[in-house]
Amino acid sequence: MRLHLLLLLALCGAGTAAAALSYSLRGNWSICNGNGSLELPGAVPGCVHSALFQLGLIQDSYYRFNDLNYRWVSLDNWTYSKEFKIPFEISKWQKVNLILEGVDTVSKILFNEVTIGETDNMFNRYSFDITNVVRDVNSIELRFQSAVLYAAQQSKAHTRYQVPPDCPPLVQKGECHVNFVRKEQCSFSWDWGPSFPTQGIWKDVRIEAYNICHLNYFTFSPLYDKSAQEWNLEIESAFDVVSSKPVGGQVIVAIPKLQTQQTYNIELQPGKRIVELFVNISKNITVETWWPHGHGNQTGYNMTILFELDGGLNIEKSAKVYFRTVELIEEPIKGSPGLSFYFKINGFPIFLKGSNWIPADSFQDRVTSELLRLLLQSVVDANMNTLRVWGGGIYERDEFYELCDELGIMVWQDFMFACALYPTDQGFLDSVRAEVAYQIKRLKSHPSVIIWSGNNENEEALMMNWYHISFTDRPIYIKDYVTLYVKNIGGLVLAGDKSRPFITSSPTNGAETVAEGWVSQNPNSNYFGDVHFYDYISGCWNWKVFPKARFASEYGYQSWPSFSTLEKVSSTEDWSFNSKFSLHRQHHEGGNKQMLYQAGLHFKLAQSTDPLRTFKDTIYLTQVMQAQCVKTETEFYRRSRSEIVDQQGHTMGALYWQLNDIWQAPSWASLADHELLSPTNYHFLSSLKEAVGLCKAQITAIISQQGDIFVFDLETTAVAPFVWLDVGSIPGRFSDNGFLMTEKTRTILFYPWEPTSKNELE
Ligand code: BMA
Repeated sequence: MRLHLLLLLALCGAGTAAAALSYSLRGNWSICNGNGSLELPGAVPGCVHSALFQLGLIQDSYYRFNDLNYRWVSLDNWTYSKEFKIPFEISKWQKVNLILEGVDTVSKILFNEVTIGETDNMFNRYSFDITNVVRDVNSIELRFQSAVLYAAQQSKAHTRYQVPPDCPPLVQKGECHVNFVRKEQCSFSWDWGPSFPTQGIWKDVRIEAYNICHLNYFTFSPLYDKSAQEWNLEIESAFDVVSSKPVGGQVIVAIPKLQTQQTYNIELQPGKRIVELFVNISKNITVETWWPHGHGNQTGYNMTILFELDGGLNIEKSAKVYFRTVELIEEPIKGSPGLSFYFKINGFPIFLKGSNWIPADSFQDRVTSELLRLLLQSVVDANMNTLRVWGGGIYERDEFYELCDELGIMVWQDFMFACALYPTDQGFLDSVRAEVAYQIKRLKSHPSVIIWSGNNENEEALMMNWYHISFTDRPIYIKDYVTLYVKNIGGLVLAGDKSRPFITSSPTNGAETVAEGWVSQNPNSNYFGDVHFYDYISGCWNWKVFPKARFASEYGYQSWPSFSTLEKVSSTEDWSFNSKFSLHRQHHEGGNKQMLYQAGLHFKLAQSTDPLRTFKDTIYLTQVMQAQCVKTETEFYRRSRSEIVDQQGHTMGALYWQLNDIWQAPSWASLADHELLSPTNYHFLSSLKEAVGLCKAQITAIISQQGDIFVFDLETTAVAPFVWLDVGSIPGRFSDNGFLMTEKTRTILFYPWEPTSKNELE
């Protein structure tokens, strides 16, 4: 019990009782299905699927066809409950709140059998006043409604007009109406992901008790004053003052390394109060700015804020402050119509090179800190400097952004809306407004976040008429679009965050979109803003097919994950390219055929007499094809930085689709179950299927260990294109892979991500 008791804030001076206590409700809860036939223990944070798996009631959800077999889990209405004793005298506290950092998603909450509130948004943080219902011994219940059933109900209740799409394409085997629920949009399925609409308490939950006043949150923005040429820091703190009298005192803000210490007098009236402080950093002090990876250091400064309030109440907070400016430059370009679209960090134009980030697992409780660190470290190891947190997933956890700050990864942050139109009735808007205001406060202090973007592809969906809306009805949807992304989300960003730009969508035409009334005739124009580009028909070795755009924020090609990855979630009968399993895992219409077609343009397709060999070789060829295609396209965008050809060019960003995978299936990802694909540069004078004189290469590897690293000394009998090293299921990173071996010997290093022995590798 004592471990759960966290003394948050101590009342200094007279040695009296603490001014705030927090009691964590993490750990074991009881989970029960709708008709009471299943009752099991479950961890919080966590979800029903994980609890069922841990008890052995279901297999690995990613195994074979289990996404379909376990559909019943998401269609049931589960209840999470817990009984607990509070290990301090609760009656001594003026105010007691139940804090839920993340509820997935639709629930009614009962505390000691009294309904205290409801939730409908997995991206919001909830706080409920339980002062009048809390006792020493308590019960709590979260009665969930299936998000799938809720979404269907909401869509049915929206009778005035349809809000498309109703359902995902059949090939995705997903659930319908995800646009009616504020939940991870890809959890109802995507063209690379399964349908697992989870239910549960996915983040921290706790009870907070306090007297006098309580600091609910604090956030800050470093802002550069160009005319005065100095840095300032805007700090916002929000209090709940429960004392009947005003609470006065001092605030001391200190950043020792910048020789900055400032003191302010404050007086907080009873009720909810916001304190805004403005800290000036003297011009005479050199402030080292934060730079993206490859452009400089990621210097940060420790800051403490001490609130010394009446009655000896001291509240102290600390944080790391990073200083950087970001501007989105949209200006005329000589020799090209339209406007530029690029970022200046600390006044310097920077080419954004990187990828798109999706949720790392359908079940967030399986995403460990180690996995996040390894994936993000791989980003910088591959010389990327940017990730786009894509709008069909989740706002990532704090740790993700802290790592990006530390590693110098710029984050293009979408709001969580993707590939759909959305309703704008008041209930929906209220929920979105709370979500957006909360996320802005949570993330705005991170220098890594360099832009907010309203949604993924919804301007394009509307204006390219993906959902066949009649011309006469279009104004209704445009009005909804402007209401949601401009008036509400845009308005909240404008009011809450002055330290980075906001665009309404991706792709968008930026200033041109604004000029056209927030929706452009062609949001994917090469002359404005960013583009998303996919072409599976043209040969990808021909760079002429790629758009010479200002900024390519999505482009890519599918491939299959390695056999060692698939092996774990399949059985022998699945191991062919046309098996039921291979078709089932492919969520992109025609995807398997497109990959073979693209590979067949330059390679002889696999045709061994051994079907398993053919399957393995086919997988390998799809990866080689993908690497070649993404390489050619990326190099094209990099080259286009410094040229205008046929009035097009000045490309300043290339973010390929997609960095990571959510499960073991064909996708556009380059990093799948912990493998990094990083091709080196060379030029083929013909397709490899037409090359003459290539001999079959015999390659041997001698493995030795040097500390934690393994050395692979390779020797080949002939020139070998696309040499692929695979160590089965051992997670780690090769210093190079998928390379062309023209020399007789070559040394490659393997960095394991877990303690590994030489025997396991051999
Ligand atoms: C874009 C993305 C994703 C999708 C990808 C590949 O549309 O925004 O929605 O997964 O292309 O099709």
